[in-house]
Amino acid sequence: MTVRSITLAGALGAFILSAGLALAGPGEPGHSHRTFAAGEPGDPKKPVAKTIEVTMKETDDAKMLFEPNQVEIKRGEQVKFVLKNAGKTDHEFMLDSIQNNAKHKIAMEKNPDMEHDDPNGKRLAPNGSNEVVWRFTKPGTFEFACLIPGHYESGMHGTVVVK
Ligand SMILES: [Cu+2]
Repeated sequence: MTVRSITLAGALGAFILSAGLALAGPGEPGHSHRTFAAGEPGDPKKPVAKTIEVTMKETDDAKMLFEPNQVEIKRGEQVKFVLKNAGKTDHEFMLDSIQNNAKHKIAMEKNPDMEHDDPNGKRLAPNGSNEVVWRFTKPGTFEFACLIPGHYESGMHGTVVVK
């Protein structure tokens, strides 16, 4: 690599970085969806190792749940989550690190009507369904959570352990 092309690559990197920061608009502190802690968006054209049906619902004793709320994946596997909202209110599925979901939850308390349609997150109306295809490229414990205000506290979170 010549000195000139190194400089160009550096300038380009800085430009991409600042463009990324600029996209986190006002009123959305730290609310960029551009990086993914839990791996990377899957490729729907490639085969999946597992299909996991995840049901979102409210219970008679005022809890809100994901079923199942514990999932185990082998590192490198591509997984399809088939999401179903069996409840009477909107719910969402946000797949991220536990720390990112905690930060994102605070952002959503300020913007409760934020609608997610991201590679790692979907919002579903009652009776709605959707899919998230995800490749778990990193080992660790991740989380799927509903960040609509009050729902996490009512029980709407689950863990994904990637081994
Ligand atoms: Cu919810």
